Amino acid sequence: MMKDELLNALECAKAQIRASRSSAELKEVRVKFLGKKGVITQALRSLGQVPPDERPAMGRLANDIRESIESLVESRENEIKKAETEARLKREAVDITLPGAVPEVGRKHLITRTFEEIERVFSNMGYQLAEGPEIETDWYNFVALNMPKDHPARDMQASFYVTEDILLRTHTSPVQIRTMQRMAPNLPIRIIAPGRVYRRDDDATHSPMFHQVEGLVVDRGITFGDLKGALLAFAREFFGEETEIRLRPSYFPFTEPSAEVDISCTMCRGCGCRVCKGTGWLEILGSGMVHPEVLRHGGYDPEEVSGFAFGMGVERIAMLKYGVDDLRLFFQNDKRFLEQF
Ligand code: 2U9
Repeated sequence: MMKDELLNALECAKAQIRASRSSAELKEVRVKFLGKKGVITQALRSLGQVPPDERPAMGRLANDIRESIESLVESRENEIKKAETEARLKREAVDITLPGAVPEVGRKHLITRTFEEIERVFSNMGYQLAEGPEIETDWYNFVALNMPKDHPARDMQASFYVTEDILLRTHTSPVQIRTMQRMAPNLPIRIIAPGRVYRRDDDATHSPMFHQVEGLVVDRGITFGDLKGALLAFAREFFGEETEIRLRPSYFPFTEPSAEVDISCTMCRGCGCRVCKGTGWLEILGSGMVHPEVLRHGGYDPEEVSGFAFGMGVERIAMLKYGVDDLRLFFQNDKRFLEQF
């Protein structure tokens, strides 16, 4: 009998809806009863075979059952969605017991630290810090420093030229010229000039960009003894009290006389080792008495005043002090290297 079939279908639907555990399962149940070939749909279609006097009641019953199933599916759908949301929230919950993400703390580059240590030593000796442009004129970089037109350093192959007359400074010496011109005729001048410099070199021991600290002292009666005393004080403060220095005659166009300065080897205390190649000495800087022509370019009278100057490569100094064996490590930005200092 159709009525029994319909009521039976309702009971089956109720049980299967309750048993559904996912939207997909529930959809299958819905299709099974209410879909085109579903039990209820078929029943409504075959209403024609029901005796005419029973048809209206049977039609109503079938419709009521369809609506019941529809609303049961809908409420079960809501339950399933709620459960799925709760499960997802539980799965994705923040575990507040996990350790926090610790932000990485940066540090100063070894070159910056070395700059600051050099600056501290000279600043304690009364030197002022001076800075100037990295792009210079040929006059400040070469002419003022007594380097004539045919000097090899002025070869296009040796420096980075912007135009024929403008280049990247090859040393920080132009800063001292500019300072003298600004200060003249006042005395004394006692400055250090730290900064980047550029030369067309690129191999295991030369970088096209490197760092220098140069120093200049100008006053009445400055002697070679003052130069030696200042550099010995620097060497002992920077490398350690037991450090000795040695001066060897040298040549620079901007100083006369000129001297290379060595320190007693920091590794073997002068006994001779691999670092100092058995000599007991390490070259750390160049120096000399400022050439009269250079004083004149700075606006001072070499008959009245004298001065000494020195220059050091910061990479070289840092390598000696911290035992770095390859210049290129400074520029590769490898944290495994940088973190060691
Ligand atoms: C003025 C007058 C004199 C600066 C000096 C040196 C000697 C020197 C080198 C060291 C290693 C350059 O970085 S390096 O390759 N420098 O040997 N520098 S005297 O003399 C000056 C500077 C400015 C007005």
